Amino acid sequence: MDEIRIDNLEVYAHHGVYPEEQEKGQRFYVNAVLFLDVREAGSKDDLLLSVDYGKVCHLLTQWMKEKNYYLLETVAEKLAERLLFTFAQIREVSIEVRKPEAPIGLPFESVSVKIRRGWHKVYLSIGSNMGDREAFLNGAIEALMDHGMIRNVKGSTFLETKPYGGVEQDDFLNAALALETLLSPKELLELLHDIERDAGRTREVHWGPRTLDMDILFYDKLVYEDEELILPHIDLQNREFVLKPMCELAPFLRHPVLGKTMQELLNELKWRDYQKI
Ligand code: PH2
Ligand code: MG
Ligand code: MG
Repeated sequence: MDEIRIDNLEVYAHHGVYPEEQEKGQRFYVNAVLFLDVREAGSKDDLLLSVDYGKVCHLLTQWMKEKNYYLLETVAEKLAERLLFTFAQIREVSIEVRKPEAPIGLPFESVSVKIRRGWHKVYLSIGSNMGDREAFLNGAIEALMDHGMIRNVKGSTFLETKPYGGVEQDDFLNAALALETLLSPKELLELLHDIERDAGRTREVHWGPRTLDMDILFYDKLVYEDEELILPHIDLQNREFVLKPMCELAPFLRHPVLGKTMQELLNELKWRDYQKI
């Protein structure tokens, strides 16, 4: 990806753990790398298609001065978040915050924290088979849209589906969602559990009836596994109620482990079901 770089922007600000850093302040230097595609801006000579680095520098300065944090880590996180939110064209940022005059009573050149953050593309499956199913799905979508670390939420149509798995229960209403987030997979999982809890979800029967179920299907092309989370979702290739709405949103999305697109997985599932009859 292309880069716009800002080197050693000097800002006088009041961050630090020591009291004199909070009171007196000191010089900070910010290195920022903005990752975005500048091809179209460059070929059309149009600033509106890129990011104005002057504006970025002024905002970085203003944001650094308006708050007092203890940690360089926090300063870097906040700057990264705000840049990613303010400038829609930026996909990723690298932020380095440096303090050459930290009062530690020893000779040194400078201390710094450097982080890289960006938008992650996520697909979710949501479902409900109790109460006002449509209201539960709409409530879930609204909660995601209102969240400060999520943008561009798009949903498939709602699909009426027969219960999958052994448990005898009412029919489901299911959908797939696409969104972009700054949350890590674990933070996102916690948020989904919170939204499920707010919808009155209780975990009584495994795979049993629920007011709201929200599962992460894909997090970028991440392949990951631990006790509480498996990515991509371990069973999505066997679930028509997942693949059908996914085909509305992203038919060409390729599963990073199975090596097949959503459309190919759906065709295979239908063929397997057909052979069973
Ligand atoms: N969820 C399950 C088990 N079975 N069946 C359908 N049709 N839709 C679901 O969302 C669903 C299911 C466990 O999460
Ligand atoms: Mg589920
Ligand atoms: Mg679940």
